Amino acid sequence: HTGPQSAPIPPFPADFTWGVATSAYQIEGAAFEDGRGPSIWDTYCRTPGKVLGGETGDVACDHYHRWAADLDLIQSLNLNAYRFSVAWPRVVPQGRGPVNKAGLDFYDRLVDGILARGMQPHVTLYHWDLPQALQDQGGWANPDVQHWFAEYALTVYGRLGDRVASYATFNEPWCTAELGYHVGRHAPGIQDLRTSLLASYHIQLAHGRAVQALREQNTTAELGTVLNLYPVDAASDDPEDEAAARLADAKINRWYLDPVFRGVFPSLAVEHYGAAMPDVDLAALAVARQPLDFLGVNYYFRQWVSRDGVSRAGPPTPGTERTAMGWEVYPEGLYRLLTDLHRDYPVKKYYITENGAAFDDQIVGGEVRDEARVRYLRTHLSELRRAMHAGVPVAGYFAWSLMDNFEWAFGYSKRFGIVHVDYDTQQRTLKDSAKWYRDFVTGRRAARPVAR
Ligand code: GBH
Repeated sequence: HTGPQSAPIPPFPADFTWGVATSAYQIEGAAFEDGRGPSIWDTYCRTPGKVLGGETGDVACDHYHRWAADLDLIQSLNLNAYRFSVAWPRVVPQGRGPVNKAGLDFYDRLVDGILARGMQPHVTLYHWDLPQALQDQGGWANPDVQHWFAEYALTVYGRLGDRVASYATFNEPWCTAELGYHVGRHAPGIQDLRTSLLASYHIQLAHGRAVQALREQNTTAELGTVLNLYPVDAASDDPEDEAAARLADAKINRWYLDPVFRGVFPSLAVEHYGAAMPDVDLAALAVARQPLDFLGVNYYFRQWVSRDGVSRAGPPTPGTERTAMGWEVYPEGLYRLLTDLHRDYPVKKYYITENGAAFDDQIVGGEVRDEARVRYLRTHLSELRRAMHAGVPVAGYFAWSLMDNFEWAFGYSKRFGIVHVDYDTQQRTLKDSAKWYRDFVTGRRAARPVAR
């Protein structure tokens, strides 16, 4: 740990990527406009009891209509990058077959708008909104999905091309497989372990096939994927808790890292699943291992594991700060995660593609005094810089999120934005954290040292 005596850590590099992130279903709205087909989230939100308050992404932040002003807002924060996702059902309404020109037009305008403002677009191809028509054919549990996805990736690339500097195939495949197909807290709401393992397998194949297909286009854009990763801690030094922590690490982190970087599933988890493992061709998993230009890391909290299960809240230690989601605020986890990751899976380039927190923000006299979020950003950026100083090649950071938005099963009740959204008027208001981030990024460009 960097003590008071150690040499100061230099500021972030001048060419560092500074951005904010969003995803299509969480912000766009316009769910039934311009030929967009239904997605599994449209269906899930309409299933009683699934989303808090029965809320939907039908309108969300109305970004589909307000995109230009939203890009102005990002530019006003002095950022040089914007990470967003493309909605598959907007581009290919039935998931495969006819392409919807109006859908591609939207992303075409968006990419040009980002470039025109001196920023770089970072595109995620899949952030959870599968076309419902594909779910009707089994979704990620259908082996054909690998080809449907590769085809869709080519369609997006065919229009946006190398104007997009950076493409990620998937956002957090663990969430799709585990939350969507095992615990059922995300769309499509299936609760079956075997189906979930099958879905995770097909996502790996789809990732590999899409990267292959894009490479065949001789793209100059960088290609990668985005994973939700966690430091995993045993709740005690009891060997049973420690064994449970190793298993949880294999099921949550390495189940997604090993296929992409080694072409295999971690044997500890495969053995644990035993009879629940679907009948899959593990040799075919080799296609998931494609040379990648970057790994996107989404970091939110650590996992505390005991023999009784996994928790994101941690032991009730006095003084531990928690977010409105109940998550432990643990900035050091970002340092630990990155240094451990780079030791085990040395990648040439990482982005922090998401990091942020929900708090109970209040607008008072037109101001949002979210000092907890300011503290969150400041401490996490400090730990990030420390990991870079220790040798981890991180090229950029994207705060989650640009603005308050549809937080999945929690509806609009949880606010992750650095910009406040009034959902009655769609008015955007910079929170103190947005101003802090802007000033930090601007100051960094003037090469001021990072405060710790
Ligand atoms: C990210 O997921 C997502 O990429 C992003 O879309 C999301 O808005 C952001 O985090 C903030 O959550 O308690 O079982 O209902 C991070 C992983 C996914 C963790 C959803 C919490 C709630 C699952 N998260 N999850 S549950």
